[in-house]
Amino acid sequence: MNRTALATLAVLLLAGPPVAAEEPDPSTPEGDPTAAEYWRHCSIDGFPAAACGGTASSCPPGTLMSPVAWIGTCHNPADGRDYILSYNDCCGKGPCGQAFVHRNEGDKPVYYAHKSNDVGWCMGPADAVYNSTVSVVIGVVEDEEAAEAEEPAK
Ligand code: ABN
Repeated sequence: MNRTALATLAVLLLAGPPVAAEEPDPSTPEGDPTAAEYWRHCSIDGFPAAACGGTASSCPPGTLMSPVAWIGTCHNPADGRDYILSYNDCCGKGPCGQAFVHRNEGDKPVYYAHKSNDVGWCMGPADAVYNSTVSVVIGVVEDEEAAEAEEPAK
């Protein structure tokens, strides 16, 4: 298995099964994965992969997705739910240079590395050169009341 396949497998294992999120109308800024206002970009600090030849959840050709990432929570206007986003860096090619986006919802100082968008994750198995960043939905924030109603009484 090559490095790309191994890194992809690691990302999938860490991320667990995919979560389906309803996407806003792609003709609006909130539904356009290349736009700063795209709903998944609420805590991104970098070049969105979708504006660099990739998609919101896949890296541009010729780059390798970092298996480690920082995590944010963004509100999806299409279904009114909050989703957990994994912002993995795409590595191994020079900076994409297109449409830099710096939004900081929930961003924490770098000593909380997993909650800081100021950390470059092109390290370890990935080549150290930073290109761009994906925003992958890895979970949904459960409505506490609905979850409690579903749980049997303790
Ligand atoms: N994770 C985005 C990034 C890359 C390099 C340096 C700072 C932040």
